[in-house]
Amino acid sequence: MTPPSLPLLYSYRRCPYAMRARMALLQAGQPFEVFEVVLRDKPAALLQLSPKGTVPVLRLPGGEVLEESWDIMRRAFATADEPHWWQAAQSPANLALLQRNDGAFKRDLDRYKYPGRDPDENRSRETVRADAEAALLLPLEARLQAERWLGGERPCATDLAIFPFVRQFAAVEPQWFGTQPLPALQAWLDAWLATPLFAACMAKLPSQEVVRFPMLPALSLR
Ligand SMILES: N[C@@H](CCC(=O)N[C@@H](CS)C(=O)NCC(=O)O)C(=O)O
Repeated sequence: MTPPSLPLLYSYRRCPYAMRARMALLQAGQPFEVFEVVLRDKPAALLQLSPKGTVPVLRLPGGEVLEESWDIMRRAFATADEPHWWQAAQSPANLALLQRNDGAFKRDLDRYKYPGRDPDENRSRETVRADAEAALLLPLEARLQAERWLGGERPCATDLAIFPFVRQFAAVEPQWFGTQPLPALQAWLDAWLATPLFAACMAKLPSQEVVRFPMLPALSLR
């Protein structure tokens, strides 16, 4: 059997962690194959590589397995032409934002999206929403008032890592979100949603089989 020549990404189209991994691979110009997972029917091959059973998971041609989206992004940008994408994401401010996103904000995002699902949650939905806003959206607004992207004049991995989660939050109550005094954040989200990079990452592909992910020519966000 010939060894695989391309990285294989186990992915789920609507998962924000998988979106950030796909965008990093696309932006870095790293060709890859993808297996679109059905979460209630995970393939044995995935569980063998990564028993914790979350996506994304990246299997590299040499056999190495990356089980966390941030590690996949790191690996993607390690070979990219533009070191800024990864380097700018290493500032203490950006690492702190990522931690807020993946921690308090993500927890409250799930509670806001699915009220009543967590029996231990006793805050009202409005309080959950306000707490999520305070945890991430207000600090993000302050940053984006000062700089166009989280990478400064150019975007970086932190932008890619966070905006899929803000997108989900905004989509819960779009009218409410659109009327909040968060102009820089709203403009940043709209800009990301309009990028060819995001459109490419959301390509609809057959599920439950390995297919080559369609790549994009060089992308520019300037
Ligand atoms: N820390 C992980 C989180 C990944 C994660 O939680 N992915 C969700 C989908 S969005 C998942 O696979 N959940 C397992 C399931 O729903 O069965 C990462 O950054 O990759």
